Amino acid sequence: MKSLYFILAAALLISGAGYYVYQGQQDKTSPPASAPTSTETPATTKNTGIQQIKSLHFETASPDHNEVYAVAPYNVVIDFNFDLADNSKITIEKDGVDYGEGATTIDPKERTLRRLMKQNAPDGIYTIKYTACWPDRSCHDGLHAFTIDSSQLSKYTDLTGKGEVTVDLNNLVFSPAYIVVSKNTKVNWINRESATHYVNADPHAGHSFVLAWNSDALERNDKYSFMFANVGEFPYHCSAHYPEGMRGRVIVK
Ligand SMILES: [Cu+2]
Repeated sequence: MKSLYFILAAALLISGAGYYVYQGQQDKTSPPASAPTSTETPATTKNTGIQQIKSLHFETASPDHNEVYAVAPYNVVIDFNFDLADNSKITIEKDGVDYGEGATTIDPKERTLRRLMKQNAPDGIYTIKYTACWPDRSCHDGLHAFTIDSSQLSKYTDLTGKGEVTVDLNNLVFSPAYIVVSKNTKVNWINRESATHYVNADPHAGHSFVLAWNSDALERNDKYSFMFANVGEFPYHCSAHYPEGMRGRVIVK
């Protein structure tokens, strides 16, 4: 019986010491205090009541079906697992008006259909309608919908008016994850912990929203930077902790 008490006491001591060491490490890696972070998380999905129709060879899209944006997304991308050909097109419709800007383009690898979005697009539900054409000249239609809801904007952390801002990758989240910056701001992402992280443009796994906005693996203390030269909302995630964990947005004003 005595030995049982001894084992229990030893176990308590060891777990207590372990807790103390863990706290110490957390303190050492915690980021320096930065701008106040919004404590609310914006709603990033909402049922539009519109049924998604996926065309043949559709893989992923951004905005994705039923996603919510606080302002107009910078562009719309749709990724396919088949080569695209001429005559493919995207419209971004609300109340019969196309809020797409300029022509639909096909990325160099021929798997992504892309169109810029007008940045004066008002709140509401938008239907992304697309026609995807293959080299054999057959074309296939699909659609999905997303929402612009500017009331979510108050839940983003305002970092406007700075030339450079930093987002920490720590405790398996981006912090702050939802930010607003001014045009031509350089955003730095710094990994503050031992887990390997990534900064990848949505959608997963095409990462096509902005092709140049994709980091290599970020180990502890590694930094990745991207300059936002265009206005709109930009969605991203960490491919190592997707889809549950690490997601974020950058709104550029
Ligand atoms: Cu991660």
